[in-house]
Amino acid sequence: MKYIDLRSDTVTKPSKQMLQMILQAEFGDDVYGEDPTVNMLQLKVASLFGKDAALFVPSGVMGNQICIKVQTNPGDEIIADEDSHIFVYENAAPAAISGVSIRTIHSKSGVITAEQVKRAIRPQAYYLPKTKLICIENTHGRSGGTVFPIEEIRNIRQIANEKGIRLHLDGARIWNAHIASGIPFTEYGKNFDSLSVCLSKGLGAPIGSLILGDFEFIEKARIIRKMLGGGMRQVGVIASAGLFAIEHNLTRLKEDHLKARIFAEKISNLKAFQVNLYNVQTNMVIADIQNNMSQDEVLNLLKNNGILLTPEKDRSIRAVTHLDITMEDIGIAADVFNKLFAF
Ligand code: TLP
Repeated sequence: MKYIDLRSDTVTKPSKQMLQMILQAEFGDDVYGEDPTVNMLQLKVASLFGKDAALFVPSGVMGNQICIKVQTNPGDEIIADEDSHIFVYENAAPAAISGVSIRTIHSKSGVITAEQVKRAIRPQAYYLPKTKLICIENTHGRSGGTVFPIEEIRNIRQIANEKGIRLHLDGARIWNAHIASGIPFTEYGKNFDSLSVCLSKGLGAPIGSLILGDFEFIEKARIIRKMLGGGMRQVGVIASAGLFAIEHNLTRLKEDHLKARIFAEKISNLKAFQVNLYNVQTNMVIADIQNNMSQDEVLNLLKNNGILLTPEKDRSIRAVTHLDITMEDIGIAADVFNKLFAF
């Protein structure tokens, strides 16, 4: 069966044109810093965000974890929202890799406020952990791809400055946030000490993320990347796909956002689900199950009818639009929902 795969924007496959770009790229050994394609990608993304430097890493998780390790010491504490990818989906890596605890904050649609952050910062005492890093996620996955307001980022930046604490952005989908809000990438670059951005989500590259920061940060990050086994050799093979993705697949994200909105509106009248349309700001739709079916029952029923979604928190399911989903697919998927859940 051919599925309409709405599980994630990570499922996209490289296009023919992207593969052509890979064939034309030049390669070298990146552990020696000699891969010209990787160097080009790192320079391009660093300058896009107005940061000193960037480092190519295999995945978003590795990007986040390197950023945490560079900016903390064992026994420190970091702040993140309780629904963040860093806290929920990264196997407690901050504890395992960096020896830090996470002080979680309850967020509304992924937005932690400067006031909450201020309260979560530990006072100085020899018996308390030191708060070293604040993490923000934009767009916010578990809230359905919501955009973190730039004003609140600036407020949190100010608190971080006052307290001498560093600020990290999990910007796996910062591309979507930029397209939806019009906020320039440099504005994000300016407000964060470290950023992790993914090429393998909406941009449609098969693999790869970059971390960004000042020269000193990136030099330390390179050491941790090697320690974790993330030093790769002729990795221009995948960096070239990343260059292609930024050049060709960035502005088209607005189509994914439109598809998500249309899908959300089409299923929002069904009694079986509740969809918070306000949270449909980018390429995700979260639907809370309102009937007596379990998440698995709903997902299996959809699967048996050719539609793939993922479970989300509590009793909800998630659909993500991406470049391998056409407007026609959206229509079909919505029809399947209407057929199966029209009661
Ligand atoms: N998110 C995946 C799943 O892990 C949930 C998805 O399908 O959305 N930060 C954020 C905000 C992410 O959403 C993800 C992946 C990552 C980091 C990790 O990226 P990868 O998978 O490249 O390690």
